[in-house]
Amino acid sequence: MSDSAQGTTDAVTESQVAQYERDGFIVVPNLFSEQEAAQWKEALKARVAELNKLEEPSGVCVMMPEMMDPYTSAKVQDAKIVGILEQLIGPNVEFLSVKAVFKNAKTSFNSPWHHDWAYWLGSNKISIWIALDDADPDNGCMRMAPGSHKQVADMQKVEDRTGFGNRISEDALQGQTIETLPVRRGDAIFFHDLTLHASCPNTSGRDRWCAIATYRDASQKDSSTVWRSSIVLSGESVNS
Ligand SMILES: O=C(O)CCC(=O)C(=O)O
Repeated sequence: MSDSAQGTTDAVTESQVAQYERDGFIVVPNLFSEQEAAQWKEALKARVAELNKLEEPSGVCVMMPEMMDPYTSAKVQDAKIVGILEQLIGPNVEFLSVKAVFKNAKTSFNSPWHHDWAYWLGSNKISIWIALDDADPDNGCMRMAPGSHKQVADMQKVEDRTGFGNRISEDALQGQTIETLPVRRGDAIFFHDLTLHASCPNTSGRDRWCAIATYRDASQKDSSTVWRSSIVLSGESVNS
């Protein structure tokens, strides 16, 4: 792994690429500096407020490309992200959308176990969960089930205030290894859309903001109807 002048990461090692293929996720420390993460949180929070979503009970605000503030737009297209995605999914990289997920004293529930593919179907995607606050088991850090992306886990539909309508039961995780992933602000978790994941509840009263940006391999035809716009970041897209 090499580090840029700002002390941030601009490539992953071959063993991290193999780990992504094996586990369906990797943690990349220092993708962005603490200062960049702090600045991103302020910009994202301001845009979430403009969109009247700060009081959203789910704590989730999805932004299509045209809805992003300029700082978020620059960050999701950052060359470091594109370079790592080229290593993980190949030379054709297309950005689809980003969401702010915010847990705090009011929005304290955990995100239930699920995979993201159930929400969009079509070709497989990759998302990056970027910590905009330090995250630990007390304020809602992520949990991942390594290797779960090798099959499509059945999901149940439920209606509740969390906005996470698709989930698997905790029983379905019996026997599955679970990793709990404390991270520092600026760290990132790259994960496959079939990887089962959840977050811990935020019992701390502290903020836990993240940005989750989603991309696809633009060389694969995608039958998903979720996205009407996208940004091709490298190579060419067969979808736009
Ligand atoms: O940040 C979180 O609490 C989990 C978010 C999540 O799992 C998702 O948006 O798919």
